[in-house]
Amino acid sequence: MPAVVLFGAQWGDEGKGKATDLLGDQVDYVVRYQGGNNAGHTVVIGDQKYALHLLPTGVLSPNVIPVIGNGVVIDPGVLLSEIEGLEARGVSSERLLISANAHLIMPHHKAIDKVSERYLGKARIGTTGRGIGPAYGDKIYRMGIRVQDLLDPGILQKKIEIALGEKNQILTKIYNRRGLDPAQVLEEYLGYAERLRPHIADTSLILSRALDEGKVVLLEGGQGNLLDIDHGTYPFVTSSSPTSGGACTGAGIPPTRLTRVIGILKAYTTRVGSGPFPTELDDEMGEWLRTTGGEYGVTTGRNRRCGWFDAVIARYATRINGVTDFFLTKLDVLSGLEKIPVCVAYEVDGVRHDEIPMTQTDFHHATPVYEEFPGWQEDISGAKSFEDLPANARAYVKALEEMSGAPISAIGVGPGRTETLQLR
Ligand code: 2SA
Ligand code: GDP
Ligand code: MG
Repeated sequence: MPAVVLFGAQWGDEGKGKATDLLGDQVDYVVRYQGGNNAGHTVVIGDQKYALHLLPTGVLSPNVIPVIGNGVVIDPGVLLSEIEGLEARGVSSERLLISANAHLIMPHHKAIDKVSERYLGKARIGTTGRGIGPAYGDKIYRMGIRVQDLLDPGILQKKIEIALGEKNQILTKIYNRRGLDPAQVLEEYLGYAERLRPHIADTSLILSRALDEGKVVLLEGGQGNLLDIDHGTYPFVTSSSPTSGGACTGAGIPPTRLTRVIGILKAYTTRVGSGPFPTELDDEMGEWLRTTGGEYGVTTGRNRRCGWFDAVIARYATRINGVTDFFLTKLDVLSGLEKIPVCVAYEVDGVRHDEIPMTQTDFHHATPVYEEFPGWQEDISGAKSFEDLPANARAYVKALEEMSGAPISAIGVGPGRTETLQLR
């Protein structure tokens, strides 16, 4: 039976947390497959609002087993505080499984992330400063420290000493910062080891057996398609693979198990951090979208850059990820507009591009070709079915569906669990 991927189809913050939570009672496992505590997923249940960073959204559904897959980078201190924070609100993480193969974010990763961004100045990526890039860098460089190393103090000590042998040179000689004491780091991480031990498991094997038994596994992405290390707007990307392909490697599940790939698509576009964004509105309209949509970083509190819906990137998401259906979120935010422009293609130096240009240089220079749709004035947050929407809102959704290349199966009309219209 099925493994289902749910991923962000734009630059992240499309409302994946809410969408995953919605599917909660239909699934047995929810797996985070990439990223780390750079992610911020908001779930609103009744009058309670939860902001999850490392824990899979499934932790909020008592019958779901939440899993942190091998593709994730884990800051163990942050994970434990997130677990404690939820426990204080009556949400248990006892069922949580953590892949023994996931990599750890170490203190030097966080130090290097922050200082290297400062060093880059105007060329900075605009990272969340959580050590994500340096941790993945070390993974690829084969210098990473994994969750399973927490279970072997001798190995952990050796690995910390080797890593700091190099990283302290970088911190002190290149960045003029203080180095880190290996003994202190070891002590700190051995403390985490004791508390995480009961959760550490061979999660790929557990998920494989669960799928054999007909259980439903939901693979929950962080960030989004255009922040993918391979398919995103490199170098203005995160250091992992939020795409559906990344779901397979990051959870240890073969592609042949996937039966559905749900793309989460916001009815307009946002991005946090640097990099190209053709439909960005650097004016009061952008500010209006930000305030009306509450577009502020869940992890860093940064203002999100806002702009109109971009059908070119939605089509791109369909192609790269094999989207079977989209959840369209935050349609309610657009209520009250006279006209709603949608980017249908780009123009680069007088040439029309119906797809994302091959080079970043061209993408940086791309200007949107807009088609305008008539807006609607009604508050749609109380709508219960597609038919309840004003005719112009329905036409807007239908146009987005056609341009994006996959059916829209649900529409978000508010942040709450119940504020969703199911279409199929
Ligand atoms: P990093 O820290 O190395 O992953 O940063 C690299 C780029 O990836 C972007 N990124 C994100 N974009 C949107 N949302 C994210 N999560 C938070 C949220 C963001 C926040 O839910 O609001 O609070 O600022 C996220 N995480 C990483 C990042 O902005 C860089 O462009
Ligand atoms: P994620 O990173 O994709 O999980 O998304 P975030 O949680 O970072 O940002 C999405 C924001 O939109 C959150 O504040 C959600 O509560 C909110 N949200 C999700 N769906 C809807 C919707 O349909 N309408 C409105 N108004 N807000 C929504
Ligand atoms: Mg987010």
